[in-house]
Amino acid sequence: MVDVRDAAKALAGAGRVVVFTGAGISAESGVPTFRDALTGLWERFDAQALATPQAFEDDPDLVWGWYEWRRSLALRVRPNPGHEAVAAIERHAPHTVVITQNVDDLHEQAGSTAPIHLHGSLFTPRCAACSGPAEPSRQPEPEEGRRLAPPRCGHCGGPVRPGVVWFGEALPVEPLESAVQAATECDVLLTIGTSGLVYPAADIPVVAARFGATVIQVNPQPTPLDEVAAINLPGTAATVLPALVEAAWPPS
Ligand code: BJW
Ligand code: ZN
Repeated sequence: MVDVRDAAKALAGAGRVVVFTGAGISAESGVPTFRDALTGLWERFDAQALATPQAFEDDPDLVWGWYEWRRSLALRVRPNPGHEAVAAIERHAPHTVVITQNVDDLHEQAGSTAPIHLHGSLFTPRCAACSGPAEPSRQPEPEEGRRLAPPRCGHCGGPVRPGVVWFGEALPVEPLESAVQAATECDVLLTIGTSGLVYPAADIPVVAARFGATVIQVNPQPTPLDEVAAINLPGTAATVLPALVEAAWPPS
């Protein structure tokens, strides 16, 4: 088992904590990460190629079908002990800000109060033409996925698109500003399950370190953030995080 003692001490002594998460925290809930090979209908694609405005323009049925399949999967899965440990950190350290790159709602389901979503959500579709909001479907999708024509906007008739941030698109201004602000103000930043390859999100731990925070990383694999992290905890979110919380705030 990974030695969490130094990390626990830093966490328990921190006034302000930022928890920064990526796809790896949802992996043990059964949500594939961006680096995992796709399966079923999506097998011959890679996620990075589907997550672009160009892919939606070229083949809207393929891209909408993929996002509807992922929305349906996100509704079926449950938060894991990693998400629960993050919510526990918020309870123990009230000035905690959770920043996620994930588009699922597993932090909310685990009890995190107001996670900042840097890359949007699977549950907030909008019109690709007029940006008007659209109603998210509750319909389950077949296990193997399917091509699906995007619905039409009730206002202008344009195609509805997922409410996520694709490559080449700007991140939402207010969430990004709040995230950067929190990074500049925190004492400890915990980065969990992110490859640290996608910008500007990947700069959040770097900013925190530059402003004097202790960066703690939880990831079973090496990442570019190894250099920024003062403490590396090599392991999975669902195993390391509960141990970290228990060591930081031992049950009385
Ligand atoms: C576990 C685990 C377990 C496994 N426990 N861990 C600077 C330099 C170079 C390029 C750029 C730059 N700035 C911008 C760019 C371009 C681009 C970019 O970053 N490209 C790089 C690939 C090089 N960035 C953008 O285009 C961004 N936009 C932008 O910059 O706009 C500028 C602009 C300004 C003004 C006007 C217009 C434009 C937008 C980026 C949007 C990213 N969107 C996605 C898709 C979201 C929707 C969807 O989900 O489909 O977000 S891409 C994808 O990557 C997704 C993720 O949130 C994001 C990060 O991935 P993450 O979470 O790190 O996951 P993985 O899969 O990469 O890694 C998983 C990790 O978990 C691994 O490390 C595993 O080891 C680990 N793990 N099991 C713990 N059990
Ligand atoms: Zn519209």
